[in-house]
Amino acid sequence: MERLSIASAARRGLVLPVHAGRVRAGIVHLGIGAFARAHTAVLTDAAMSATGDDRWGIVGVSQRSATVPEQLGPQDGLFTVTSRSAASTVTEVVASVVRAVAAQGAPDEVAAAIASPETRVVTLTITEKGYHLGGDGDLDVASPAVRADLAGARSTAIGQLAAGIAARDGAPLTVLSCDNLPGNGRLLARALASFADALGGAAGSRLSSALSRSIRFPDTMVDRMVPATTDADREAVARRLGLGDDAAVVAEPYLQWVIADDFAAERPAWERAGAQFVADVAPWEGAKLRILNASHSLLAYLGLLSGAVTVAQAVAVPEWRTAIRRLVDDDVLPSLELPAGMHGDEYRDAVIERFGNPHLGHTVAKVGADGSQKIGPRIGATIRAARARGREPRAAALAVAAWAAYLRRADPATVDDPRRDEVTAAASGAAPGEGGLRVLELIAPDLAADAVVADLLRGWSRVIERAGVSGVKEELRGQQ
Ligand code: CS2
Repeated sequence: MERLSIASAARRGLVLPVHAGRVRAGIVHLGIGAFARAHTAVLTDAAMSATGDDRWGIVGVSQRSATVPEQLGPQDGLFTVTSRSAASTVTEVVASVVRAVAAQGAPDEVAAAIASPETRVVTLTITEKGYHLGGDGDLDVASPAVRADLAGARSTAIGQLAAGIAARDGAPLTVLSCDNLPGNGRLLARALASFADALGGAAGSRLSSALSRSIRFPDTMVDRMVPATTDADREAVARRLGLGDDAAVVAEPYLQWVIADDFAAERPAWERAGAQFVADVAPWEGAKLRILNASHSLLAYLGLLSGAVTVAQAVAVPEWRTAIRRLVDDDVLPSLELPAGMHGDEYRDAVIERFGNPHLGHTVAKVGADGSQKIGPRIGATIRAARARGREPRAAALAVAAWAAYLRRADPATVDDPRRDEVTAAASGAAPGEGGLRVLELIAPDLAADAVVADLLRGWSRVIERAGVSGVKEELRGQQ
């Protein structure tokens, strides 16, 4: 079938954004996967449409494979985003990507794009593991990938940014982390500062001074559920458009972006596309991570244990909704500072409703991937805050125990996690009732040393080992 492109769209009378084919590059995006295409690229496209300012095209960099550049190349960078819910299915063409590059084959091109004077903003969606942080939240300079980058490989986003910033010669730049990490901008700034320190010498001091003089790292909170695109999704889009789109993405209709208003230079008018600029993102990201993402992870592991394939199937189980309510109401809300005007119970119910979207096809396997990177930021902070108040975070402990039980049962080859060998060995080698504790020791030893937390984990691990998911359901029914 003929592919989507500027010429084929024109022949078919498809409506494209007015700037299609004439945007100039102003942004470099590291990690041009499905999430970036359904979020950052959409809002940038809408901002250019609203203002007519077409200097904000995106140079997309894919980190691990050349698939996305190969998909977008023959399509003039065009792709579709299909928003799906029970109420509607809407497909729109996005024209904000100028070109896409595979980092692994072209490190010089990536550094040159970041260094270009036209680039005023770099955005990142590289997932939690892309930051290569150690247990203390700082860059793990001993990890093989970071060591290779310190020797010049530029294989990680951190190494790519360091090379690009060093070549900018002091021109101001804003770097926006759009990943689900608390204080994502500050974490990234610290990781790069540590990279500069580890680099040492004249190059290290040049990078350090560029970082402190001319680069800003605002925190951001991003929100849109984006499943992996399937062949069936691509076929449905092709039927609707009459053109093939290999780079098609599917998402829920909901879309939110909250950004700290702290830019080094010009930026797109993202507020014209619905983004919110605030002085402090912390309450927004706290609510998002500790309510939405934490519930998502809890539900994913309960779903994986009970044979669900999608998040919507898992959230249809009444006891799993009880687990989410207990987590949010008992463990999270008492210690969470919400953004002004947000009500915790309304936010919780809206999240549960979004999880139930029957047409999204978001899989529990995808949400459950990378547990070693996600459980700490999502659940660890809640356990810590609850313990500081002398409370017993029961439902938060269930999330950890369910993760361990899943790891214990799964074929290790199917576990998708950068620390797969360690976490699967810890969970499956544990004595009876100890699985939850052993995996928590790996990611948050301070929490695992707390006797109350250890008891809660042992309690849940024993219930799961003795009575499986029906035992967990029975416990939760008692807590409704
Ligand atoms: C999910 C997130 O896969 C996951 O871990 O919890 O990707 C979630 O869908 C997004 O953060 C929603 O904004």
